Amino acid sequence: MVTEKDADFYKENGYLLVRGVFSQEEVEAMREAVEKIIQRAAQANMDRNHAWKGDYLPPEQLSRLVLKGFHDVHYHDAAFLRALSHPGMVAVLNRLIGPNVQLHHSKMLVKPPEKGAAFPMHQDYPYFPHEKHSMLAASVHLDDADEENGCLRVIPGSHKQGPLPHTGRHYLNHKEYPISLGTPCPARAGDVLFFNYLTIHGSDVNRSARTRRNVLFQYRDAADAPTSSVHFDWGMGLMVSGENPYFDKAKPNFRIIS
Ligand SMILES: O=C(O)CCC(=O)C(=O)O
Repeated sequence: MVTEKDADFYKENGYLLVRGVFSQEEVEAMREAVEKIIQRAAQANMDRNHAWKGDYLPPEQLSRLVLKGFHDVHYHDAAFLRALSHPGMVAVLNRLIGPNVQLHHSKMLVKPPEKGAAFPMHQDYPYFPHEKHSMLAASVHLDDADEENGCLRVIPGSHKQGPLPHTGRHYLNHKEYPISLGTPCPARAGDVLFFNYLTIHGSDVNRSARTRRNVLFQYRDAADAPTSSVHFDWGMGLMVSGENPYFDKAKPNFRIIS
């Protein structure tokens, strides 16, 4: 499905949109799972607004924006475990990362109609820096996404600049890197946008009458070790493909929280 030419495009531009990785049935199963997570979170009184704070939008605009986001979705519904190790997904990961691929974490990002939150432009690197920069996001589209409902945007080739200074809130100076600087990546439900954790990306407000739901899986080469003990997530290091050559190097630190 993914050719050497696609892999070269990713190397050069730091991102790759792969069409139709998931079927309509698989997308529907993930949509239902997202809905059930939202319902369970509301019942458990854990339905928080995850919209990014900051100064990248006027305060009156920012205060009305909403993002429903939850981490570790593969621990909430088996539809996501199936998705993160889906043969179509693994085939792309093997081309872009190599034979030995680990999951770093998973999350869902739901932008509700008319008030779905924006993501200021940023690299993911500051959240979980690694030695070899193999880390990439695979953002699975559960809805058709376009500029109106806040599709992902990337700055092609920006990964080549290496790590850039982020503000205290972990995004780039929005005057230098406004969201409008990003190239929009419209996609259909079932498509997956892969982008390296050094690729500058973000997305605009969902101003449409349609929801924009994405599930994002973050993967790395199993031989790419973290350089800092940050963002250790439940289930980190799950082998998605191949074998783990360095099982003694980095382990998540599990603890019981209640
Ligand atoms: O899904 C989006 O619109 C942006 C997600 C993103 O930038 C992130 O999770 O780092």
